Amino acid sequence: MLDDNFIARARAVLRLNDTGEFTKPSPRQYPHQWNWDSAFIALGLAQFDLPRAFAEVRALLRAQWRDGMVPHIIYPTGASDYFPPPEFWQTENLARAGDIPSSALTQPPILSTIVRMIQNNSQFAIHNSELRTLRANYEFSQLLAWHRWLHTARDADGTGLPCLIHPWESGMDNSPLWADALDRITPENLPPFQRRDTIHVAADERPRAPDYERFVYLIDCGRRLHWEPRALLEQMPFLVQDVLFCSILHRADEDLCALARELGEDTREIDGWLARTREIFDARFWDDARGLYLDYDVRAQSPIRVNANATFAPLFAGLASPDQAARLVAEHFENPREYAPGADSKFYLPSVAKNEPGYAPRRYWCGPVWIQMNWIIAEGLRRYGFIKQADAVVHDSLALVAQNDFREYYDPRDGSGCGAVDFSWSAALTLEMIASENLAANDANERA
Ligand code: 9WN
Repeated sequence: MLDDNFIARARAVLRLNDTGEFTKPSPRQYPHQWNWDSAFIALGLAQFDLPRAFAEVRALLRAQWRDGMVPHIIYPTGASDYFPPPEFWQTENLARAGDIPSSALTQPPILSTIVRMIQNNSQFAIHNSELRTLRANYEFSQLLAWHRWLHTARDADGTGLPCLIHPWESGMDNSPLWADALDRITPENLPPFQRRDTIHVAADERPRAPDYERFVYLIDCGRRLHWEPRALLEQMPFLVQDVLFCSILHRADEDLCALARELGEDTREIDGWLARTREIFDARFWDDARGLYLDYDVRAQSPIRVNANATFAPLFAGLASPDQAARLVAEHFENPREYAPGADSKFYLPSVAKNEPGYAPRRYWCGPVWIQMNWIIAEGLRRYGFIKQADAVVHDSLALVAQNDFREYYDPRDGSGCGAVDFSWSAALTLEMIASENLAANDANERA
């Protein structure tokens, strides 16, 4: 199933989407640079072109804002047929913005984790230690500034847990997680706009019109506040603390701390973030009755009682206790009414539990399987020793891409591909998963 031709095909997708400067998530649907996409892409590129992988990271960090934020969409090549175009964000005259046209939102900060994975992976044999230190130094200060921005400019309640001001910042844009928060919003005086996301992808695999209007309305709210962090925290109608985002940040803080130690940098500030998150995480997110982590709606001051697969992300961050991890696995991961394959689904892991009212197996973020979520969850399961379960997730991910090519997401019922075609992170993480499997097999052979 996964022969050399298949690996060549995955590499070809990354080459196809390579503009020379950055890699597009997909050829037509997403023709610019996206934040967490580039991080996953770098991990895949590192398997066969290490200099190109580092160039991807540098291209992303070049767009960093002066205040530390690393934006979610970067438009180095100007406008295209993607909506919103760069000028829609109205960031040109902002002192805190960067030099490259970008959105004014951020995305899950997985970059420090990926940088460390690439740097530390012995199979990449980064022999020139001087070069390595130089590179790490340069990236380290930028990564530190981004994490600091997240823990301060987006801290609404003194916990240091960052708040998201738009569903796009979660990376899970159209999840039922946001349904109630969006329902409370009445878009008034919507600026004129034309959706472009349904040109290349079927409308029933994309967000519904009322949700999309709210996405646009929230951009308009942000730009009327000139994207000023304090004003955003006080006035944005959408303000949430998200389990996936906070887990990714905590894991990234751990990895940044390790990079700091290697470079001989002071780690006290990062140690402080790590300790604070560990202290507050359970009280904010853990629902002991259900054995789930739930997002928190800061505006409504209440938990968001939706079971989405982001609930497994604290495993990736080492934030769950062994008991919590065991409950997540036994009560949810292995439950055929929620995430486990059964009569109504064949593949790990639906993005939303199958018994949630908002579950829709083909609609964007409402149920389809995403390869990057599977990768994060498999890494988390492995971290807690759930090897059989992690292997099942990797197995299903590779089966999906082998059967239906590198799509943006997949219908968990039959594995058919949905959304964009030639999707970069599905290809990149396939390369990473195959390499890790081969490494594990070699280790086992050596031990035998
Ligand atoms: C808006 C690029 C991005 C991903 C997100 C995914 C989707 C954009 C869109 O595509 O979002 O940022 O236009 O729908 O939800 O996770 O980074 O692949």
